[in-house]
Amino acid sequence: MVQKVFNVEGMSCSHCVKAVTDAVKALDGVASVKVELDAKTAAVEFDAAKVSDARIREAIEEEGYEVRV
Ligand SMILES: [Cu+2]
Repeated sequence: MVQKVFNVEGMSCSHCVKAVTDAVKALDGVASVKVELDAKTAAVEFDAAKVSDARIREAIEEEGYEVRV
C-alpha cells in the first residue's frame, strides 16, 4: 500500500469534499481517502499495482478540481 497526499485546489465546502472523496474511493485499488478542506489536501492510501497517481489525479480533475503536484 502506498500513501500519497494530493494538493487539491478549488474545494469550497463539504459537498466538494464529498465529491472528491467519492470520486477517488470509486477507483479500484484505493483503500482509503481523507480529504481536508482547510488544508486543501486529499490523503489517499492505494495499491500501486492496481491504480496510479495519475489515475487518482484524473478522477479528482474530472470532478472539476485542480491537483497541484
Ligand atoms: Cu463545494
